[in-house]
Amino acid sequence: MLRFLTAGESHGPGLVVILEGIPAGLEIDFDAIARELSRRQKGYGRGARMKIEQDQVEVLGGIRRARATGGPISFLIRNRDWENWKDKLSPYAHDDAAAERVALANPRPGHADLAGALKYGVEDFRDILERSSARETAARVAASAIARQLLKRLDCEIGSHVLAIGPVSLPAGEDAPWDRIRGIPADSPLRVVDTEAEEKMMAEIDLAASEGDTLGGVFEVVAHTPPPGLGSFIQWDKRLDGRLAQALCSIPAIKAVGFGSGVDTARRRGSALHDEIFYSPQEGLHRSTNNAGGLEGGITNGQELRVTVYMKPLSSLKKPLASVDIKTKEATAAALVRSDTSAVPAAGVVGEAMVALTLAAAALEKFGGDHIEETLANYRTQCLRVEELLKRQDPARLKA
Ligand code: EPS
Repeated sequence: MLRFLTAGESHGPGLVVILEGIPAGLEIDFDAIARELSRRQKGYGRGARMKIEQDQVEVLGGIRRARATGGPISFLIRNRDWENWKDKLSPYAHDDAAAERVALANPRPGHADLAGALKYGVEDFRDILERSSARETAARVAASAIARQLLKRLDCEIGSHVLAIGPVSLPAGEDAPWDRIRGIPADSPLRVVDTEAEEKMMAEIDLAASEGDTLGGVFEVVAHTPPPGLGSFIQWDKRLDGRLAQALCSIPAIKAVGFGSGVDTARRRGSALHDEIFYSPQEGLHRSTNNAGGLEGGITNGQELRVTVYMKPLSSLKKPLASVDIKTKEATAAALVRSDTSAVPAAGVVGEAMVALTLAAAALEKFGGDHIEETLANYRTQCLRVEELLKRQDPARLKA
């Protein structure tokens, strides 16, 4: 079983992740971990915090000589901003005056502030925002970089691209095949496949920023050639679409997901929606469409996995909305807290991370293995078994 937990606060000393279940012997590429962490920090519309941080992992356990040992892998990501907060958020000292300077009582509509204060019984919601902050997703991305390395051994890669920022969308009908997504340059401001649309989205971010406002958007996560047969219909909690939806909706600000044609599927006739099945000896079983997004019956079906993810605008506004001081009950403006104008491309990287962790967990359920060679042996057996039907395997992957 692959599972992970994170700990740490946005402005605390750092973030920790423990990832358990990675087979022994998996080679660990530290550059790839650094690359994923850096990708998550990028994106036009990010705030000043990303100029402070430069996320990198320190290994606390589970890796030796750049290979997984089979023990829990644990990473620490230090928060550079801790230097500016250590007196106010100290876990040890009882300096009430310093803590008071960062106390907040006027919750931001849309944020966890009020719901969290009601739940945890506090009047100062500083502790609520510290843990509910999207900063925590850096730890998830670090863990997912290991999951991606496992998936790579199973010939599966994951990417994402931005479809919309607020009201500005990629033109309707514009295709984003895998090669186009993979070809987006690393320094692309918003990771959009169409640079003209990207410029319009950047202008929309500038406009929102100038008005003290924020923007959400839409991104798509694509898993290219996931092994078929991940997930199952045999029990509600084994269906992969359900598991992916939970994983993706656990990312702060994510409000909805759609597989393949997503919500549009409900408005179409069956005859215009379902991906017809063809066979030729050269191509094996194949389809001319992928409206299902690579999942049928809660199982990967050999097609590309495609999930569209919808993000709401961030709830920290420079021009604050109406709120109430929960101590005095007086009307006031919501708390002014430093934040991003838009973080959709970063959320896309976190979306990739959650898809990677979910697929890796499902792959280990299917193929098992305490050592990576056991996992790969079972995977190759599956490749040989489905080769006749699917023909999607590169001959290299069939090599023992
Ligand atoms: C966040 C607010 C901002 C973001 C932060 C998420 O942080 P700060 O309040 O320190 O400026 O930058 O995201 C990150 C720190 C990150 O690493 O993604 C929030 O309120 O959720």
